Amino acid sequence: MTHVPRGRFVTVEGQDGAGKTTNLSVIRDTLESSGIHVVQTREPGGTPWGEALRDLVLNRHDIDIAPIAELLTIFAARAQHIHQVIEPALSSGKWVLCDRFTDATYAYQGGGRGISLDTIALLEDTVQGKLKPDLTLLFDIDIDTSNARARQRSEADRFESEQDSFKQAVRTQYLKLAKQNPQRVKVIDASRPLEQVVRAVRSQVNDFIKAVIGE
Ligand code: Z5A
Repeated sequence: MTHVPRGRFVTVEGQDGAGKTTNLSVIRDTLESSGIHVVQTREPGGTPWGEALRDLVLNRHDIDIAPIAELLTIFAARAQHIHQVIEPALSSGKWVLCDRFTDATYAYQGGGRGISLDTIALLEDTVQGKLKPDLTLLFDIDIDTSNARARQRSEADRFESEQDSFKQAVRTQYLKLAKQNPQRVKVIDASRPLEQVVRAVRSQVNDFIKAVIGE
């Protein structure tokens, strides 16, 4: 039987309105034009069951959801996502491009909600084992610009409705993660005009592809 090299796991992160969705197609096109098969997915969600949990986490403004319940729901969706989508794709040699993953949990549930990072790390180990992203693009933007961009869209979810202090804590935690993991997490200054952001994204993804091919 021929050995299929394991695929790579690429994630995108950042505050709401930072431009992740806009740039996902840029990342995907850059990978595909190098002949890479990409499975694009998102968190929370990525499976029918996970999408049902996503709806509960993002849209139930009528319930005072306990932070720990929110955290466990996100990890429940993630466990199913890994089992049903991420691991099978990586094992069959495809690359996975995921709109948010566990860095978002550290940023939103850790930084934003104030849950202990040790608790998150324990769940991360339990649910993911050794699985971690190979490359993360962090779209960083100041809160005023992110709010202005987010206002261009439809109804706010439970996180977009939070105070600026919550959003600032999310940003701070994301930047801490980037500092702690400089090899994996590449910060993109997303406050710049879109053409410049797109150029920076293409350059980071192409560098990563070259590094993988050269391995
Ligand atoms: N969440 C969590 O709490 N814990 C977890 O573990 C996980 C997630 C995994 C859903 O995320 C929520 O789940 C998220 C955290 C929580 N909540 N929030 N907030 P999501 O990714 O689905 O939702 P989002 O963050 O709100 O993403 P979004 O709405 O798709 O925003 P975006 O992708 O970052 O931005 P965009 O849609 O690409 O751009 C916004 C607007 O700005 C749009 O009109 C663009 O045309 C414009 N734009 C983009 N880039 C530029 C530039 N460079 N210049 C000018 N205008 C621009």
